[in-house]
Amino acid sequence: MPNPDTIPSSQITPQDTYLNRRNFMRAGLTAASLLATGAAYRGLNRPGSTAVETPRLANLVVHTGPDGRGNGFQLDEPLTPLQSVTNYNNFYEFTTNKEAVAAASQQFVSKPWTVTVDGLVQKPKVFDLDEILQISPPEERAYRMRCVEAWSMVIPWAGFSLSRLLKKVEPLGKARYVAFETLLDPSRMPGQKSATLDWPYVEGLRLDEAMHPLTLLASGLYGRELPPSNGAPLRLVVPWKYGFKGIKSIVRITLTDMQPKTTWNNAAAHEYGFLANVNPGVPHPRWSQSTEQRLGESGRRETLMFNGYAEQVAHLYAGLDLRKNF
Ligand SMILES: Nc1nc2c(c(=O)[nH]1)N[C@H]1C(S)=C(S)[C@@H](COP(=O)(O)O)O[C@H]1N2
Ligand SMILES: [Mo]
Repeated sequence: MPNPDTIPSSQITPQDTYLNRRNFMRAGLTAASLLATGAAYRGLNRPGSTAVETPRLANLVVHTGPDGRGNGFQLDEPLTPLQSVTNYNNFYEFTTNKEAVAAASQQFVSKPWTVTVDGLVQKPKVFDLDEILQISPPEERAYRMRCVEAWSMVIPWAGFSLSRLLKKVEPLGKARYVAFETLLDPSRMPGQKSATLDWPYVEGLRLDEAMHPLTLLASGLYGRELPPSNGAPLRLVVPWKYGFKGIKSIVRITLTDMQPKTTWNNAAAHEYGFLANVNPGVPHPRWSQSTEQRLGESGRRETLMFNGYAEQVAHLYAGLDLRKNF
């Protein structure tokens, strides 16, 4: 059914999309940074940064809505410049140097690509990436991202709710969790030749978290396919959780009845919990989580409970002691 609050991207110019949105104007972006954002894919020529041209998404749906903000996905906060989003990354499969990921991953080939969805489901299936992308047209959703190392961003992701894919395979009644796995291929992901982490990278969510409409399978950002640095061709985005939950370059999604292992919890359980909900009141053992550095801004911001998504997700954790379940 056509949604009056959505317009196909073919009817929106890039100018409308990124330069004219009332909320970004109100957020006070300067003319210079607006221009920089619009021009980012045309010329990422800051010394030391890597420009990766990925194809524009043809069928991107941009939610507008009466207040111009679109179904709660748009924020009254400026978008983080594309150059920062694609040149300051954690992706240990390539390198542990955040500023070197873009160059190290530039040649990564993510076509063809399949994603196996299996485990406690009625209809397990190996999907071609194209089949997954056809489940729903990608929607643009600007989400706050908060990394455990205390930097943050606002990124216009393109993707669709993971729940749509999970419904396709028909979870069984006893399924309680969803496990995710990144590609294991040291010839294509050279960081996997070092034992910096246990490979492949794995992550997990409770099934109710995975089914929440904010939980996104993203195949793009800034109106383009994902660059390798940000998890091409398909990655998870869970905006109320710390960044490490957003597993990149996913090849397997498995429904289980037991809490799955997760890479950072395996590496240091006292530092990285399974839930990993953004919580300014629970410090990381080695640093505070109460404030954050928004990339591209000077000064720090207060970190918000559940990264500002409490209204949408707090009910999922009612009755849980979030100091113990961090
Ligand atoms: N496969 C894989 N996924 C990963 C990581 C990684 O090293 N490998 N790093 C995580 C961490 S710690 C963060 S903060 C985010 C960073 O995502 P971004 O580079 O798109 O901002 O990716 C997460 N997903
Ligand atoms: Mo992170």
